[in-house]
Amino acid sequence: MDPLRQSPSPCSSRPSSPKTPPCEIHGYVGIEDVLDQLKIKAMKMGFEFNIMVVGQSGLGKSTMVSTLFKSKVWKCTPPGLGMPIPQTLQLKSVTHVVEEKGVKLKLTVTDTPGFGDQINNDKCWDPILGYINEQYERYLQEEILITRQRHIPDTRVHCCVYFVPPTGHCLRPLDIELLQRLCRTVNVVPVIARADSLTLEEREAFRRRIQHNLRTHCIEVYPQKCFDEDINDRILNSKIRDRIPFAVVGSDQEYLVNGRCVLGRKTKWGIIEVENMAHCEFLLLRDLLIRSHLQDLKDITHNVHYENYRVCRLNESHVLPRGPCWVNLAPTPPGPPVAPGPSKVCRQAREDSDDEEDDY
Ligand SMILES: Nc1nc2c(ncn2[C@@H]2O[C@H](COP(=O)(O)OP(=O)(O)O)[C@@H](O)[C@H]2O)c(=O)[nH]1
Ligand SMILES: [Mg+2]
Repeated sequence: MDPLRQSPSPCSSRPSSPKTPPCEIHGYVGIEDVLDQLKIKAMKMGFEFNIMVVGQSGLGKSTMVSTLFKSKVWKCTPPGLGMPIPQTLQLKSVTHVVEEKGVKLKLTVTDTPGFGDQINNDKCWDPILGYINEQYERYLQEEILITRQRHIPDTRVHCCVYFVPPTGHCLRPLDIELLQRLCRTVNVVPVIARADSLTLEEREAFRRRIQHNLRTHCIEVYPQKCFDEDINDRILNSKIRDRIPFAVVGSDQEYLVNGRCVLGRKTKWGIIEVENMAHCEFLLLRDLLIRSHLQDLKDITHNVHYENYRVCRLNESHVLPRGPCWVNLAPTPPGPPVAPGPSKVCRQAREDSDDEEDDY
């Protein structure tokens, strides 16, 4: 970024008009410094990221929340996470601000009580979908205010980690029902829970069967193929799609292995290390959520899922024909609006219009 760096100016080849002085721009203008400006702004603002864990009771959801917070990237224990994990009885969010190299991340993980534990599981997904839509509604109500906050607090769920029981067979009808609904509302990353109960061959066969089930039931989990923006996205995301659902193991206990302190599960025959790729794929999940796809998960949430919700709500309230300045939303409807599935059109339309709205 040397300001003195010279580059040939396209102006120099043009004939100069007699009135204007000949173009003197020969050198480097510094457009790439915009990236630095964005970085400084983003670092000041910090990032908000919200994850939700969903699945039947006993699959290790609450343990995974602890694992995420205690694993190497964060190494912190938010209040309440240090004690033994009780059974989750209601939706509960844990937030912690994590700082690494000056970058602040406000990470919220929402734990849900096991669903499908009853004899009659009719509508057992309502509280989960209700919570997700409630966060969209909150955001919408803030967004439509004439005098609105410069930065709207974002509690929308950016990613839902869905725990599949390690049966080794295939997805259960209940999993399919819920996944179909969830994928229309939120980004979903399925994982094989308690993967230490399966052999490596069983994990692989189970993964393939789940992938087949997802395809035959048209369940589009994250990263959705239709949102790959270029060949690089397609190459990276294809590799991820091939490994999803990740076979994960969770633990909030630390053990000493070869002089290193590791998060793991102690068994009679050894320690299963959570952050060891030879033992399980927790690292793939964490890298997808934080390292490689955090911003994309947020973008798809905003440009596709939230946009679908917003359009449905505005249509319901019959406000669209009155023009973009007129908003008069009815109070929250009792049920979630029936949003269409992910739509590339929506995402692009939103991207064209929201540049000045997004704070980061
Ligand atoms: N074998 C095994 N047990 C696990 C794993 N994760 C959690 N557990 C155990 O499963 C039990 C239920 O875990 P919990 O996190 O409360 O499950 P939740 O009901 O889904 O929140 C606890 O005894 C955990 O120690 C795992 O990956 N493998
Ligand atoms: Mg729990």
